[in-house]
Amino acid sequence: MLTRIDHIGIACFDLERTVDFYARTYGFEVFHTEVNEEQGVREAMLRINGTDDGGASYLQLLEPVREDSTVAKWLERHGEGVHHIAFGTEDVDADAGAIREKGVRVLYDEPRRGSMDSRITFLHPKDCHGVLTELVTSAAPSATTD
Ligand code: CMX
Ligand code: CO
Repeated sequence: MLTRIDHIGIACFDLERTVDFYARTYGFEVFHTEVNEEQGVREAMLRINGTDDGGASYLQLLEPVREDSTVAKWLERHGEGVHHIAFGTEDVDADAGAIREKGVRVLYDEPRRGSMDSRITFLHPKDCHGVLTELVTSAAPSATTD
């Protein structure tokens, strides 16, 4: 069952400048940063609020690390902006399987590694009314609660 907005993914050209904008404008702080080589991104997670399923909601700021990455390609076409939304679930395998049976293309056969050792998969935007949609199971939801 999908129980929270886990994060909103925002593509940017310059991670430090974008982090600085969110800090100066809203007071949001960086909770976690990492490079995900497989996804071709350098990212900063800004924790916005806890959620009643024991998880949290974040903004995921994404800067491409390779010219052939999906985010680099998207930035070239669209410029900066909201790239995807992510719903949180305790069981990404079960939810991805159930959604696939409804005829929505799930991009990975098996979930891959996402931020903070989460397990993630994506639904094709063309099957989701134009929204690239990610499903996430946190590694340890209790570690990100207040
Ligand atoms: N949101 C909405 N639509 C999108 C999109 C997005 N982020 N990215 C691509 N599309 C649309 C394009 O506009 C295009 O539509 P048209 O044919 O009408 O022009 C269509 O999808 C195909 O676009 P494309 O540029 O040819 O892109 P690809 O097919 O090469 O890739 C996708 C699209 C979804 C398969 C690819 O972006 C992908 O695999 N995404 C999942 C991985 C990812 O995004 N990783 C980065 C984030 C990592 C993280 O969150 O941790
Ligand atoms: Co994401």
